[in-house]
This record gives sequence, C-alpha cells and structure tokens, in this order.
Amino acid sequence: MKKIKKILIANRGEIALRIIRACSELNIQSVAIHSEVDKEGIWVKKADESIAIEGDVIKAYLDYDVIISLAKKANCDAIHPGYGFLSENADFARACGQNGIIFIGPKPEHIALFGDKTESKKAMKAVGVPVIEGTEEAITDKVAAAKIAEQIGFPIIIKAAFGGGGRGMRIVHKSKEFDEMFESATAESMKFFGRGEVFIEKYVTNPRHIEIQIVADKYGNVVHLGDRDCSIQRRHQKVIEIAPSPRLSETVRRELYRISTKAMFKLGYESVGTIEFLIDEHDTIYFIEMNTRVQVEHPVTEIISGIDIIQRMIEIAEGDPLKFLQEEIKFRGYAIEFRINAENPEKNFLPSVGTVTTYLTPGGPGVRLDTSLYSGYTVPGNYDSMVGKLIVWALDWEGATNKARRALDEFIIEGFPTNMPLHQHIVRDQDFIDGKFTTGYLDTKLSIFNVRNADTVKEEERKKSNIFQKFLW
Ligand code: MV4
Repeated sequence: MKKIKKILIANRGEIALRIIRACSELNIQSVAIHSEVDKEGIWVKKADESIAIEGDVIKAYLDYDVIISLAKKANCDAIHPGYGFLSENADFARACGQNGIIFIGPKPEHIALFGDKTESKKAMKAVGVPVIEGTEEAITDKVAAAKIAEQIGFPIIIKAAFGGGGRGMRIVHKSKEFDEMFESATAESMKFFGRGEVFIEKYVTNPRHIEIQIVADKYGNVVHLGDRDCSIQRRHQKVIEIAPSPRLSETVRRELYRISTKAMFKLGYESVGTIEFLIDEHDTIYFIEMNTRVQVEHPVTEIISGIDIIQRMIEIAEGDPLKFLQEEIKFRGYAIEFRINAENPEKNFLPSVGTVTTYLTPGGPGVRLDTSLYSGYTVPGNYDSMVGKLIVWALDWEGATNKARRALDEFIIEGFPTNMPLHQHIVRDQDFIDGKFTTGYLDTKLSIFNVRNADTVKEEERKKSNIFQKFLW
C-alpha cells in the first residue's frame, strides 16, 4: 500500500510545475500553494488542487507552520520543497516529520550539517574528500582572522559560515584590504543569513566549478548521475549549466565520482544531493559545498542519464529501494541548460516585469523547455527573475552548441526584456564552443559581448523578427 498518494508542493514557478508533472506520471495527487500575485501561475492551473495563501507574497512560501497545517488539512501525505525557499531548512524538514508529513528530501541532520559550511568541510574531510586549506572553525575576531590570513597567504577568500551562493563572500588579494573586506563579509552574512560568522580559505584562482549529482535510497544504495559544469556564472548566479563537462579529464571525472559516492555512503546520506567542487588549472580537486536539495539544473543530468530525478526523490521518500545499480546507468551525449531570466541586459541585467505578448517556443529533436511562461502570463516582480530553462541535447558537444544556437534563435518572448541576447552571444563565442571556460569566463566576456549595447540588441531583435516572419509565413 503506497504511503504517498498526495503531495503538497511548497514552491512556485517552473519547479512547481516540474514536480506536478512528476506526480501526475506516478498517479500521485498534487496540491499547489500560491500567493496572491501568483494566482494565475501555470502550476496553480495544472495541480489537482490549489490553495491561496493570503498576506505577504514572500512569506507565503516560507511560513512552514501555515504550509504544514494546509498540507494536513488537504490530507497530503508528503511535501516536496523544490529548490530555494524551505528546501534546505532543517527545522522545516523536522517539523514535517513531527506532524506526520513526509518531507521529500534528505534527513534533517544532513540538511543542518551541510548548511554549516565549516562543519561540512570537517565531515567531508573525515570521509576522504579533499578540502581547501583554511580555518576549520568559523571566526568573528578580525585581528585573529587577519593573522590566519597572513599564515595562509594571499589571495584568500572570506565566506559566510552559514551562507552560500556567494553572499558574504569576499576575495582578498592583499593584507591592507583585509579589515574592510572582513567587516563587509561579516555584515553581509548577518544581513542575508542572520549570522555573521565567517571562515577563511586559500583562494583557488580561475577554477572550473564542477558538481556531482547523487541519488541515495534508505538502504545504503548510493549512485552518482554524472557531473555538471556550472562555471558560467554571473555574480554567483549560474547562467549556463552543462552535463557532462566538455573538458574534464576522465581521471578527474572518475576520482570525483569515487570520492562523492564513497562520502555519501559513509555519511548515510538519503535522497538527492549535489556535491560542488572546484578544479584548478593543475586538475587539483577541492570540495566547496554540498546542496541538500534538487537543483535548478537537474534537467541536464536527467537528459544524459534518462533518469527522472524528481520521481526518484518521491520513490526514495516512499521507502522504495533504487531501481538501478551504478553499472546500469549509462550516460549519452551532452546537454546544455540556458537559464531564461526576466532581466534587462541593457540595464545591467536589472530584473524586468511584464506580460508575455508574442511567445514562440523552440522545438524539434533534443529541445526541452521547463518554464512557467505562457502567452498572456504576467511575470510578477516579487520573486527570482528566472522564468524558465531552455535545455538542448545532442550526441556530441559540437552538435549541442549548434542545437543551442538554433533553439535560442527560434525562441521568441516579447512583452519584457530577457537575457536571451546574452545566451545568443555565448553560443557563438569560440571559447565557449571550444569548451574553454572557467568561473571567470563571463567576467571577461560581458564587455566584449557588449550585450548591453542597444544597437546589438536591436540587431538581434531584427534578426529574430526575420526568423519570426520566416517561421510564421
Ligand atoms: C571558492 C572559489 C575559489 N577559492 N573558494 C563558493 C560559493 C560558490 N557559489 C562559489 N564559490 C567559490 N568558492 C575558494 N577557496 C571560487 C568560488 C566560485 C566563485 C567565486 C567568485 C566568483 C564566482 C565564482 C563562481 C564559482 C565558484
């Protein structure tokens, strides 16, 4: 007898729709929640049931006492948190369990462990994962911290001990900058995470950002679903994600798989998770952090492995053992994900709002679109600017970059500015096509792309309108 027959999705937008689709295929009922400004959201329309949460439009997705009580009232057996919002809140995961609601995700103790970046490093080091030289404990004393920075040797990086995603992070190149950077990192960490503790590491210059997808059941079966290259970021927001990394050596790849699966097995990890690494120019591997949630970029892994990660999360929460052994998982081809953001490249990527007027989606072989957009939809300005993900797949890297160019040029969204012009520049850039990129890629390319130049964008629009004309007639 199945334990999970009805799931409340404690999220919004494209990931809420993604979870609803997974539920539908598993014949599980879905319940959507939405704030007042989200009542026209596609996920509200597609769920079997939907519940409006009045009041503050951000708290609607964060007040877990309300969300748990709504789940109980709607006779839900489980809650799926998606990513962001409550997805890495250990107290929420614990509260679900205490209320007889299954939390679809890792154990609360692992969510808590990996939310503490210094404890994470200690735990991963203890199970054989290489970590970056730095302070083992969080620090709050500036004078002591400065001494440690001198011992480590510049450049160093200051990071929030209870943060992530770049907030509260400062790179310090020389001693005289340290005090100011320490104070600003501490202040930013306090502002965004409510905790000011920071820690220090040796700064790894110009690395690639490679992550490993993990799936583990409740019986000690741990598999990896390959690697993703997430080096192409702007201000710590991933812009493009790729699976597998086009320029990772097989030796490094095998080692990443080995240490990741071994570490998760030794820690008794359950559900899905992503282990983030830095790889420097000498192919040295460094663990940076672990995400105890499904990630935005999970589709690129789904496409090359053929495995539905959201459905496996639900089956693991149900108590089912994994259906496959590591050796049965085969990876095929390359997938590239382009995050489509409602933001204006001409205004330094300032978030934009508006109503979708002309909406022409790409298709054809190897094209997937996970989005909350539809013709006539009005993007609210209250949330993250990502409104969708265009994912393409081809058997080889060259094919994938060509398909990306074709699909992006086919994709027409009018009614508000998006970052599509940036993507159209990147897929035509020789360094991208050659797979030559590290975390510094966009810093060097943004000015060359001149993507903020109105003429460039106008030229792109003209070209697109031709495609539009061709496409329609
Ligand atoms: C680093 C690093 C270099 N050296 N740590 C941590 C949070 C994650 N989102 C990015 N992180 C990094 N940690 C050490 N010791 C480089 C990154 C990093 C990065 C840093 C600055 C600007 C963009 C970046 C993109 C990816 C990774």
